[in-house]
Amino acid sequence: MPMKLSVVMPVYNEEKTLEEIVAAVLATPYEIQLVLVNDASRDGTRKILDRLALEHDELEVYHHDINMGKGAALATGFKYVRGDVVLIQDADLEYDPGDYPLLLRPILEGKADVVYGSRFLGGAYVRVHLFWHYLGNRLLTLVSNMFTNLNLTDMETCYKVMKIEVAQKLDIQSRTFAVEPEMTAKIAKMRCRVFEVPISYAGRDYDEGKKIGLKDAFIAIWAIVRWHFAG
Ligand SMILES: Nc1nc2c(ncn2[C@@H]2O[C@H](COP(=O)(O)OP(=O)(O)O)[C@@H](O)[C@H]2O)c(=O)[nH]1
Ligand SMILES: [Mg+2]
Repeated sequence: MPMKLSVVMPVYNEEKTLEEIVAAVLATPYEIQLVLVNDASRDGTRKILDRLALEHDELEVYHHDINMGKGAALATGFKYVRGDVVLIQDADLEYDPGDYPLLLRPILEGKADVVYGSRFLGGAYVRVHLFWHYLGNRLLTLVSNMFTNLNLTDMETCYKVMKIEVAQKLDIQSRTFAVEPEMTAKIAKMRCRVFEVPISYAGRDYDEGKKIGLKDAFIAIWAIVRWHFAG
């Protein structure tokens, strides 16, 4: 039986990139369920999403009434996934859906339960990182690894791919970007077979719409500790 892929896309004020990223996801060679969660965007996102949902049967669109953060958007999206494999896709164009075959391979070959796409393993291309952003990423990954005893190179990556059974057990609680360490801690506790693959990355600068900042780093550290000790 062919694999069905559920893509969960959290969307907050992404009117500039939304159509292009949706088209890129739908162009991948898989049977797709694309679950889009609009996190109460204040730009034209809602209108674009409602139109796209009419144009493409693969799309399911859900709207939050108030803005709650990426974690909350993922929690909503995860309620509706029905595929064999679940993949998280941000709505900007930093990550390339052309990497799906690479990301899915360890799962399709039966070796992995979870695959992380790493921006630090030498993908086909990677935009030079902002130095402090890079350092923050490495530091958060290091601290997360100390608690999970996994040796990831990119804990914060958007590209997290997992079998449906793993997705259904995750029970995401974090509303903010703390969702990345939360998922990682839970995946480690489930003793999943975790793989990494190199991916391409065309990072945005802050004036291009990047939103994550220093505050999120502190929230992430707290989340690493909290989800390590959570029962
Ligand atoms: N920043 C932010 N992103 C959100 C929120 N809700 C959903 N998202 C989506 O989460 C994804 C990651 O956000 P982004 O700002 O690109 O994070 P970054 O690339 O790590 O700086 C994007 O698809 C956003 O549209 C929110 O409240 N704030
Ligand atoms: Mg982004």
